[in-house]
Amino acid sequence: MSEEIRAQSYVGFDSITQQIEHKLLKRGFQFNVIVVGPTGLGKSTLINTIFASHLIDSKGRFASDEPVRQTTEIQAVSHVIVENGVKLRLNIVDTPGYGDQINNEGCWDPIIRYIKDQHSAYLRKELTAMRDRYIQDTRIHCCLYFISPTGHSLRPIDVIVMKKLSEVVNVVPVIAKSDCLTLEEREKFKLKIREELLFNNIRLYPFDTDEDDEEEIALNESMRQIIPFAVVGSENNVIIDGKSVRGRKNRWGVVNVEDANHCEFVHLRNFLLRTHLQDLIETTAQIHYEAFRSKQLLALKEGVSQRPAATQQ
Ligand SMILES: Nc1nc2c(ncn2[C@@H]2O[C@H](COP(=O)(O)OP(=O)(O)OP(=O)(O)O)[C@@H](O)[C@H]2O)c(=O)[nH]1
Ligand SMILES: [Mg+2]
Repeated sequence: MSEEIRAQSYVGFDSITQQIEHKLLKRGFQFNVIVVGPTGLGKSTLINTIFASHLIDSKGRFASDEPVRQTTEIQAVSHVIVENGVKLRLNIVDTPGYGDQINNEGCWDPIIRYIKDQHSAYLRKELTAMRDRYIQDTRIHCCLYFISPTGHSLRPIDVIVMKKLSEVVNVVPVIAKSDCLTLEEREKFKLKIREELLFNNIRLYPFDTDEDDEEEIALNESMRQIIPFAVVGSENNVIIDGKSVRGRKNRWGVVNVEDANHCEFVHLRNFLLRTHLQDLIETTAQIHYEAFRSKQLLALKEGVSQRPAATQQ
C-alpha cells in the first residue's frame, strides 16, 4: 500500500488507547492488600513503611507516629493516593497476629472468611438486576504472609495457613524482621523456604499464563528467585551519612530500610506497586474470584435442580 493510500484510509481507531487511558485515569484504580502472620512480626509496621510517604494525616505528620499497638481485630483502612494524576484507592487490611495460644487450630478461619466475604459481596452486587456500573471492589488482591526470621524452617502453622490462603488469594511471603539474620543465614533460609513450599505443594503468586510473553515470564522467574522477600520495617527515621532515612538501629549498626544492600524492602515495594500491581488485580478477578463464582453458581444451580418440580417455577 502506498503512503498516500494509507494516509487516506486512516480513520483514527489507534486513538483507542488514549481513550481508554482517559477513562481509566478518571475512574482511578483500587488495590486491596491484607497482612497475615504470627503476632509481633512487624505486620502493621511494614504496611506503614510501604506507604509511608503517602499516609500523612491531617496534621501533616506520619499517620502512625503513635506507638504501634497490638492489632486485635481485622481492620480495613482506606486511603486515596495520587501520583502523576493517577489515583489509587488503597484498602489495607491489618489482621491480629496469632501464635499466642497453645492451640492455634482454626486461627486462620476469620481471615479466610474475610477474604471469601469480599468475593461473596462482589458476586451479590454483580447478580442484582440493576447492578452498579462500577462495582466497588473490596476483593483482596494480595496477601503478604509474614514468616518468622528463625533461620531454620517454616513452622507447621505457616504451611497450613499459606496453603489455605493460596486457595483463595494471591499470597506473597516475606521474611519479617530480616535484620535479625546475617546475609548468609538469610539466603540459606530463603532456599529452605522455597524447598518447603515446593515439598508441600503450595503454589504461590506469580503464576505464568498462556497470555504471558517472554518478557513477563522472565520477570516472574526473576521474582521467584527473590521471593520470599527478606524485609525490614520501620516507622522511624535514622541518620545515615548525614541524611535522615527510614531505618532501624540495632546492636550491630543501622539498617537503611530503603537500601537494597541491607534488605529487600524496595524489591517488595517495586513488585507490589511498579511491576505486578495490575497483574495482582487481574489474577484476583480471573483466578481466585472466578473459582469462587463458578463454585457458588454451580451450587445454586444444583440446589434448584434438586428442588421438587412444583417449587421450581
Ligand atoms: N528488628 C525489627 N523489629 C521490627 C521490625 N518491624 C517491626 N519491628 C518491631 O516489632 C514490634 C511489633 O511490630 P508490629 O508492627 O506491631 O507487629 P504486628 O505483626 O503488627 O503485631 P500484632 O498486631 O500483634 O500481630 C514493634 O516494636 C516494631 O518496632 C523489623 O523489621 N525489625
Ligand atoms: Mg499489628
